[in-house]
Amino acid sequence: MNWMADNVEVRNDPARLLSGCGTIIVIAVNYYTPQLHLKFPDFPKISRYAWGRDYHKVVSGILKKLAVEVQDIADAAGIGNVNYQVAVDTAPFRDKVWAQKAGLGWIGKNSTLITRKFGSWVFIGSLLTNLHLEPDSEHPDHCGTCTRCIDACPTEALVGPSQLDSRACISYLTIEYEGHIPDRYCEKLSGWIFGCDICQDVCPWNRFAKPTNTRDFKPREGLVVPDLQLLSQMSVEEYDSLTRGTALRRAGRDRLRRNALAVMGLL
Ligand code: B12
Ligand code: SF4
Ligand code: SF4
Repeated sequence: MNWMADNVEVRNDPARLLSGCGTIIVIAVNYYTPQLHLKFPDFPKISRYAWGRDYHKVVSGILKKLAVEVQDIADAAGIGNVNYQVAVDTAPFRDKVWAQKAGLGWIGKNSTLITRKFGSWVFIGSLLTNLHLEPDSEHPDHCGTCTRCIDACPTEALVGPSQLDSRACISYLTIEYEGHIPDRYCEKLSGWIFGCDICQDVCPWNRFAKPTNTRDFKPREGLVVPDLQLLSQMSVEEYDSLTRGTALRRAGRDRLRRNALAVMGLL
């Protein structure tokens, strides 16, 4: 993820992303759907965040509509033109940090933003604006003495509370990592072909998850129970029809095929 080292100054200072930035309006969009991964060990699995339409597109759309509403309110208040910039993992910007500062939840020991209402099955989107609004208060941390996520991670990627060693994380290895997945991790993939939900599945706050009302997140066919054989040898056309419009495109055909082979123990 060399791109993380690019534009660090912008990532640390939203005023470099939107000149005159005075307020960041942050939203958390619930993507939970009631389907469950099959419980057999090592059964092929795709992370639930990638089952439906690509969240970058969905959340950007919601934020653009929000920007229109904000402008209407500003017009009614005689404030004038609102400058804005949308960020949904689409800009050098720290989504979780600002979501926490905006009072939406807290960054849990599993390193995800957890909300009291929906657990951690939320995407984060931000609208940077030149407005100067009164901020909501920050949310207290509710992890307490729990360490379930740290204990459950099969690759020991959570090296401390909220500290993730991405190099060991199955999500990184199956989505971002190029080349041969190191043997020591291949044997611990636990069936994950794209992403990994283990440290969220075990989180007690996710007992409060509620089905999303965003229809775009409804799972596409073939993604909740993936066909490992197909994935391991899919043609360009098969890849195209299986992944069109989803976040699976981030990995690309070669990596998805590699991951399927790794899960089958053939790498
Ligand atoms: C890189 C990245 C990854 C990497 C690293 C993950 C990580 N935990 O950082 C990998 C590929 C492993 C990954 C995996 C996943 N990701 Co990801 N990822 C990102 C991305 C692009 C950047 C995150 C980042 O900067 N990490 C680096 C660390 C150092 O920063 P940080 O944790 O955000 O913040 C720390 C420091 O900044 C510091 N800090 C605290 N306060 C402040 C204040 C200031 C001013 C500063 C400078 C610093 C600072 O402490 C913070 C906490 O440790 C974000 C989108 C974005 N642009 O933010 C999505 C994002 C974090 N990912 C997301 C998702 C959904 C996932 C997965 C759940 C997908 C999956 N199921 O496989 C997993 C979760 C793995 C896990 N346990 O964290 C969502 C998380 C939603 C949520 N509820 O939290 C995000 C927010 C995308 C989005 N817009 O919705 N991801
Ligand atoms: S996503 Fe999976 S591999 Fe990564 S920290 Fe969570 S449990 Fe560990
Ligand atoms: S599993 Fe426990 S420690 Fe981990 S994020 Fe959830 S509440 Fe916090």
